[in-house]
Amino acid sequence: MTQVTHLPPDSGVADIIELVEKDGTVIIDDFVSQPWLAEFNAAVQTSIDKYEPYDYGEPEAMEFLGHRTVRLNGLISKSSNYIDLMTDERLLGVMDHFLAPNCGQYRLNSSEVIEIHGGETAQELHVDDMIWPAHYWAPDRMLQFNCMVAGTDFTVENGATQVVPGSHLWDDPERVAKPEEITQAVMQAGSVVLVAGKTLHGGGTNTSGDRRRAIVTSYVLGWLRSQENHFLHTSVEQARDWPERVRQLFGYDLYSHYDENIDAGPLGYYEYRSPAVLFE
Ligand SMILES: O=C(O)CCC(=O)C(=O)O
Ligand SMILES: [Fe+2]
Repeated sequence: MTQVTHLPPDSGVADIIELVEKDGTVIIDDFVSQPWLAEFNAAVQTSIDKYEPYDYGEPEAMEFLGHRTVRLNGLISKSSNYIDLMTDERLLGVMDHFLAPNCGQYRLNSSEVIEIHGGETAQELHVDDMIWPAHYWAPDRMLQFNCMVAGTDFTVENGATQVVPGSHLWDDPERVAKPEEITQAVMQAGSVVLVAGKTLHGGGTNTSGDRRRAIVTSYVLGWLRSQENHFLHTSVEQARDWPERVRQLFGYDLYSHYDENIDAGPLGYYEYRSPAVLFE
């Protein structure tokens, strides 16, 4: 039976990259510490408790985002320790390998809590790169990379993410995964599953009475628009307190990409200059 490979917590970036190259996905056990996780979970609990389901408009969107699923965005504004996760050196090392070659500078794409409640049905299997037209123009270029930390245990019953290892290498974009090609990212709270931009996956069915919480961080090529509009969750004043790397990942800098083949940019300027001038 197909499975997502588990790596130990002290795995190096090279080991992680090797498995993602091969399978398009990997789990790293005990990726965040239990104190970090407890602090994060406590910080977002109020937002989860007062969450009221949104009407996403179209039935397809409701189906995709879930009828019994709590979704939060803007995690930097909901838990102060989220900064540690989005700047984790291991994650950024993986992004340096998979995203930087296509852009030079990658950015934060989304920061989400996805909490699947009992009775939720499985999300349609999909690749996250599909939301940008560039995915159809250049199907061999990775646009985005998703890292989902288990905020609770992920079990078969509570909706652990479904994944199709190896699907990132499929030539036929219409190919449908056979049941035996689909597995679930079963892991303990604090572990992370990495899912590359062209790997088929989706939230699982929750047949249990438990809630399954994922803490999602995804990164995107710097020249693409991020899925989440980060700037609406925070202010420039708040950003003053952040490390420079966090501000850069957020988009408070000028995007340009110059090497021997590419002469692109600038993008995202403020008064024709880098938004970084706001912090001088
Ligand atoms: O919740 C999950 O396990 C996956 C969610 C997902 O893939 C998505 O919303 O794009
Ligand atoms: Fe997804």
